[in-house]
Amino acid sequence: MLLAGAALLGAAVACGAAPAAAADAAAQGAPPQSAPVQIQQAWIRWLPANLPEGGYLTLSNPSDQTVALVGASSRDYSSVELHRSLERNGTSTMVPVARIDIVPHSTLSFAALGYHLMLMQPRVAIAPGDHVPVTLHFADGRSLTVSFEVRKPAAGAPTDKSMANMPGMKMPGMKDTSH
Ligand SMILES: [Cu+2]
Repeated sequence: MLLAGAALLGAAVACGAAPAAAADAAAQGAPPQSAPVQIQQAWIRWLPANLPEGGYLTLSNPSDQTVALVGASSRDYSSVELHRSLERNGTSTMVPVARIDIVPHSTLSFAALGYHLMLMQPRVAIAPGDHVPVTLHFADGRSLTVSFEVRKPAAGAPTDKSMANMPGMKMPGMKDTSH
């Protein structure tokens, strides 16, 4: 009981190395089971100079129960956090999130909802074209290691709905040329 409480607290704080260590310990105690979710389009937006990089993926939950993603870790980064980008007064900011719920029989796209994994302080040189293993930690103690493809920012842009879908964008002066 005390251990579970500590793990939850760590996930809520979501800063520093402690949460990943707690999640790893929980994952090791969990029996091997089928994957809690199906993963598609797992990729990392590469940035130069060891800047924090965004990781994106799409999770499908085919089960009858909500699956909650509560953290992530990677051998190749010192720290991985769950973040969400939000629009506030026209400017984009991001906040740490403690959990992301994937409701039964649904598919959740990180990019479409502003979610991303914030991958910080790489331990090894990371370059576009690499594949980086990232372990996803779920509330029920299960975990899933996924291979993320590292892409250049421009290469990833077309599939990033949060960037492509800009409802405020109008083109004044453009004539309707459809007829
Ligand atoms: Cu972030």
